Amino acid sequence: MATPSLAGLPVVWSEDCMRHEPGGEVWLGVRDPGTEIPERAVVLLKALTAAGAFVTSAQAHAGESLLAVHQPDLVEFLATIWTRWESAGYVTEHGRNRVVPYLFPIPGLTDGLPKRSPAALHVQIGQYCYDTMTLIGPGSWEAIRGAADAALTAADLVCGGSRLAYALCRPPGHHAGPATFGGSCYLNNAAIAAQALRHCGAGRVAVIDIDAHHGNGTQAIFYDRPDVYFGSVHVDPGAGWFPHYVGFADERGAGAGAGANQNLPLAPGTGDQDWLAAVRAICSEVAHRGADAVVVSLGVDAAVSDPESPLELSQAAYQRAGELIGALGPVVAVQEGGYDLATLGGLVVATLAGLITRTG
Ligand code: SP5
Ligand code: ZN
Repeated sequence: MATPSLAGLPVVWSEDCMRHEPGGEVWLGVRDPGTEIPERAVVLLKALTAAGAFVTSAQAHAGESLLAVHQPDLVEFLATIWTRWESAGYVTEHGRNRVVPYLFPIPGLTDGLPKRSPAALHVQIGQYCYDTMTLIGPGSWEAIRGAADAALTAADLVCGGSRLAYALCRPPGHHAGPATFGGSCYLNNAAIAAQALRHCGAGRVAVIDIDAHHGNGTQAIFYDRPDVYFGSVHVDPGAGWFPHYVGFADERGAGAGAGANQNLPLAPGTGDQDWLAAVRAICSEVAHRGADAVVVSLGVDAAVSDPESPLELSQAAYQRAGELIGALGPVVAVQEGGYDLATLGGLVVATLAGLITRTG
């Protein structure tokens, strides 16, 4: 396929995003090499600039933009845990060079009892982190903050009248909830952008999540809100895929947000036709509800080449999805997953090319 042109497209980027080196992921008790690695960003920058997009620096934003969607104790924990971990001697005395949870205060352990504050630092991690796959190292916080600033800067561009802006966020964000992190995500870049769009005057915002995995964090953040619709197409969590417990079709929102949450889970092995039908269904709903601005959680890990999901999309399907979503309104595209370094660049460029043909 010929490389489409992204001339004029702003790619918002922070060099700090290179500083997050999770150093692998603990899967079933053993640390494996991870797939959410800094090289992903290198590959993306190269493909995007080759396609004619221009790179612009993420601007530092105040912490209140994060606190608009996250609980203060989560943000404080992420900002301080590495320094506390290192000074408590976990690296030098115990040989633990990354932060990883040890104990999870699941409801069966703590329900009905007074809330305790565990003294041991390694016991505190499981209050926020729900899996063992989402490690924290020396530069992680700077990268997490850089990714959020990139999303916020892209939202600023759209608030200022741009029809499309892309935030090259790393680490990704859609699995991070109001007070939880996991799934290689720490702060929810897409939710932070959506809230910023609300703040600058978009009355109705739609978040459309096309990452292969359900965006459980984004869903949780907006679940009871009617002003931010969340629609997700993803591999069926009931078929044994992350996030396993969340992302089912009957999760439709709650309270004032009832009906404003839509999940379209797909069977493993699903290809272009059925995936695009699901994307079309979400876009029809957004068009019907009306949206002043759209945030796309742009994961490309549903591609056939990707090692992290069993969906089997072609690059052409991503471009078509971009066209469908771009027709809905101004778009902030936020990078989520996508782990096959050989095809990652082409997939993201194709999606943005689709978006640009309708928004541009
Ligand atoms: C943003 C995003 O796409 N996050 C993906 C989170 C899903 N990760 C689940 C990993 C499941 C374990 N895979 C086994 C690999 C063995 N190392
Ligand atoms: Zn994913």
